Amino acid sequence: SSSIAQDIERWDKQANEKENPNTKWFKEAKFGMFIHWGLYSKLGGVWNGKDYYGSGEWLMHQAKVPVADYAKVAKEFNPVKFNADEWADLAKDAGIKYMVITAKHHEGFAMYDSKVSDFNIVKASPYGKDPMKALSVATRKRGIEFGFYYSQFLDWHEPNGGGNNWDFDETKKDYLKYYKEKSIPQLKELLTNYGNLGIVWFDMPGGLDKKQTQELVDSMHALQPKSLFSSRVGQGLGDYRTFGDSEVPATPISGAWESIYTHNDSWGYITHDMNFKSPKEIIQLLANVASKGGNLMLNVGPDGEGNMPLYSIKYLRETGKWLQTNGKSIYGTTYGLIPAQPWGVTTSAPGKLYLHVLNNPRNGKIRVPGVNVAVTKVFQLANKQPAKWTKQGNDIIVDMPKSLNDHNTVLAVQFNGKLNDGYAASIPQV
Ligand code: FHN
Repeated sequence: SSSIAQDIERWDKQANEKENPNTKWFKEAKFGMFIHWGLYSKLGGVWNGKDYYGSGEWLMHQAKVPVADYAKVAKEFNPVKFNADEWADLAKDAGIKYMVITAKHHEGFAMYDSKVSDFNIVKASPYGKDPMKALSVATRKRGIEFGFYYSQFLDWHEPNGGGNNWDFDETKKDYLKYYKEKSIPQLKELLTNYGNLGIVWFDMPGGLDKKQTQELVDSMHALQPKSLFSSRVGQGLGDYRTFGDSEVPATPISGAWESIYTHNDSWGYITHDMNFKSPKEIIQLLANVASKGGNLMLNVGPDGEGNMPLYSIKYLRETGKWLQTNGKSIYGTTYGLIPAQPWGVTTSAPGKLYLHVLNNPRNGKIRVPGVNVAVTKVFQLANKQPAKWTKQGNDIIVDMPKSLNDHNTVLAVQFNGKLNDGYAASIPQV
């Protein structure tokens, strides 16, 4: 959306600011899980029998559902199948290092025990419990950072919240009143009552100028000094950069940043969606984002009963299995030290260049250009089996070993010296 594009533009101007020291864990994490879960998850993109396919969490807006009618959905929202340990186990099995879940999306419904607004899962739904407390505990118990997504400006339930121009006159709204009465008090609840948050994922900024946004950031950082705020807090602020939905930068960028993708056709759950990214697509997307120096946060959309989609469970587990034997080429790496090649992309770590072979050349030979250092070893990462290689000028040619999987064969090139430090110096800071 334009506000995100403007935000990213402003962010570019701030690119030279010293990076937040708290981003170390984030830059090493590489792989996060985004969860969109709300009343929309029960509707599955269908309203009054009409299927607004792909608009899971935007259904109220697409169908212009009056606030009073939409609020009734809460009375039937009862996710009895929700199990915090199962969700946290899935994240662990998938090789996920951080999780961000929607505490309140644009529909305005709080998925946690809020004293600020009764339009929440404890007060307004038969479920009557706070799933976020249990999930935060279960997630951290497995060594995974936990964070909240919060729609700080768009709130279609509130007369002064942004975005609902079908029940309310947008020109007559008092956005600051909304921030004072709901957005800021709810953020304070979330940043006070759920332990240390690795991330607060703001989204769709609006209604505040730069000074007011800075005040918001400062007041929230006073509650959570180490928490990383996404760049979608707006006005070029935030502790790390979130790119646009389904956007990966074309070339490597240093610093703390993240690409976000849905696992299927919608952020929020939609019925009869079968278009789930396969393990191969997830792994190749993860390798591609990591080769540019960033993190991939992949979204899953549980349904209104609290079930994770079966394909998300199956494919994320398979991704985790691949990471068990190839994770060294992802976690803790930075961008590759050579540009993308026809056969794939690279990531790097001290003394190592990891070749992510995404497309096997027909002649079975991987040409790695510009390796102007002393290569000591080349091996298949998953089983440490050495690979045959020869030097040709400044290139090395590696014979493709028998691959252990068809998702992405990782070859590790071990070397002494600094590979292409001139190239590294050319990489822009986020
Ligand atoms: O409007 C939201 C959308 O529903 C979803 O939450 C995405 C996730 O990045 N953020 C906004 C659109 O960019």
